[in-house]
Amino acid sequence: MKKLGIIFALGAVLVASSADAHQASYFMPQVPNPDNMVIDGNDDDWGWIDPAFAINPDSMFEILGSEWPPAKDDWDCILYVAWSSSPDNQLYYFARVTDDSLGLFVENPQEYWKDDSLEIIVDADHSSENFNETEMTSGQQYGIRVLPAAGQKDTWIFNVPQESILWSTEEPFFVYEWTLDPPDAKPLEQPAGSSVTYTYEVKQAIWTFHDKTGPDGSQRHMFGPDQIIGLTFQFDETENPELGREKQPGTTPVNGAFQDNSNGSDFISVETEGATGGSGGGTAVEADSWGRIKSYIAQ
Ligand SMILES: [Ca+2]
Ligand SMILES: [Ca+2]
Ligand SMILES: [Ca+2]
Ligand SMILES: [Ca+2]
Repeated sequence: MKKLGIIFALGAVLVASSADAHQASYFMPQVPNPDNMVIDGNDDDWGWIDPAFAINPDSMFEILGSEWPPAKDDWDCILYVAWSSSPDNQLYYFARVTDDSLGLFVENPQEYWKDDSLEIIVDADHSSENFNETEMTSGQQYGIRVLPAAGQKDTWIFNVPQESILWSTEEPFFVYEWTLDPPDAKPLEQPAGSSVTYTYEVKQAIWTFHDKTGPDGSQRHMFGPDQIIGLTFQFDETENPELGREKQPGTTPVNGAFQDNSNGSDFISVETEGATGGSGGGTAVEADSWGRIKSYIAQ
């Protein structure tokens, strides 16, 4: 009955009227035990998640006008999203994409969105302002991909020239691993009729205020149950450099989430009974000022 309830709730929220501030809503469960999660690009540590929380093309949107949902052998995905309580206090996600054409052509990380990639747009406090105008201090557009060019990072924050802003794409604040199968797959060299599978797995801290120079002036979001987080996932699907990006499947039916999450989706945090906050390991919250976090909670 519990599973049915979740499915019903998902369906009910997904058809919510466009008069709502945001374009779509999803639920994300609490990670039962963060200590058991291994960020390695494999999903064998996600067996706990109720399949009703899985996001796939049937519960996603495509905003560039391509036929949707696509043929399974053209593009398919499954996406899991979850959160953990303090002291671990992080956003977790895993995605597996099956694609008949690995499209990786740009080398400049600022342009990763032109290729097969995943964009993660975070508005932790659901404030919905234009965060291009605040230079990503009030919301952040992250981009990740597999197989970066030699010497390039696989994680980025778009639309801000100062690379100091990339501090939150690095450990311990952002842990990311990808896989590619077959591991020697290369763009434009794929045998006809074959497909590649690539995965993204991340745990990351999220920030209600993201200073451009580092964590000291930033304010970390503290996860808890029943929160509404502005959070949009947008995959980019490219097959060849001439046509460029052909699909942008994601959790919002409209364009513009890249600069304002009122054009994006909300994720509502659902508590998992008996969950632990993990040992924390002194990593992810180490650089935070606990005084600042406590004052934030007290607000
Ligand atoms: Ca894993
Ligand atoms: Ca494809
Ligand atoms: Ca915000
Ligand atoms: Ca592709």
